[in-house]
Amino acid sequence: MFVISNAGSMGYLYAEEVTIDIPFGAYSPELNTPAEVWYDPPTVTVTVGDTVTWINNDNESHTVTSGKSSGRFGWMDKDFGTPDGLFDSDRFLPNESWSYKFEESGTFSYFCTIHPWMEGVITVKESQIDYPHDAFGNKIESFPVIKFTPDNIIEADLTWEPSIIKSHEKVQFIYQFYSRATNANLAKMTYDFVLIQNGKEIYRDTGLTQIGGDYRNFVFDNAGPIIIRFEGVEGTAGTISDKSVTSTTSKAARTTEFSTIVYENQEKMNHEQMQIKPAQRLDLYYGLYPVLILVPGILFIIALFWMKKSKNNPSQNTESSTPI
Ligand SMILES: [Cu+2]
Repeated sequence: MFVISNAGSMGYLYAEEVTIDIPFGAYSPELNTPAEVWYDPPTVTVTVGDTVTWINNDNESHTVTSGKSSGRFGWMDKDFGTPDGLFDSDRFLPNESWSYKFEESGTFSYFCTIHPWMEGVITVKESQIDYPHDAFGNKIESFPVIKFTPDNIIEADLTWEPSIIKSHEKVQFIYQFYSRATNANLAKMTYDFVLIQNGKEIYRDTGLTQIGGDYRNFVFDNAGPIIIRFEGVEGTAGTISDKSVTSTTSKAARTTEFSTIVYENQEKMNHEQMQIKPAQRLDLYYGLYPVLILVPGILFIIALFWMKKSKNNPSQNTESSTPI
């Protein structure tokens, strides 16, 4: 798990109340009572800062005690469970409830010391920051994020949508390159689009900017900090005022990077494969543009002429359709 250093001072933005029912019949290890589980639901995932409340809907007292249960029939061998001391409700009566706030991430098993077969598990995940930020937790005030190449020649603007990235969920990276000197949008330029996660390169693609920018769709398998890097951004002749720089600069001088964090998706554990590159290229669209405009236009003009012609000579129609 990764930790964002300043997350603690911000409080817990997603704190929620979660309820677990102790159903009628939980006192029996046989499951031949109306209870099908002893804590319902038996496994629960919450976020750091969430409060979990157990409600005793049984007609006997119970406890919620962290540690290891005896297992369903362990009590027959005189195993009554092993508390680990992290939390303990002590005995609470029917219709009473007990709450506990989870302040740390981890997986916590618990059981009832009176009925040691009763067991449940709480998984506590790291809390999330609810605004866009870089991998160091610095807030991103507005998109696009703007960076310059070390040689100061090119400005790279990057936006990602959604602004808080989760695993197994599509994110779109949208970017534009500009000449710093002329502010011109830089089209038809090569660059490498690289994604690095948890220090490992997970994606690389050589791109060619379309009308000064492009986009990539991506779905992350895992949570963790990421770097979005543009390597070797080259200017085409004419678009950058100082052409000599282009030929002499090293790749590093034309590399710039951005960072953020991918969070664990609480709802999805996997995803379908998806297309990373844009499905339809803009230059293809512009190439088809004349065809898309011209063909219907010409057809329309032909139709107009034909209509006009048939209007001016109404006799022609009657002539052809009426036998003499
Ligand atoms: Cu109990």
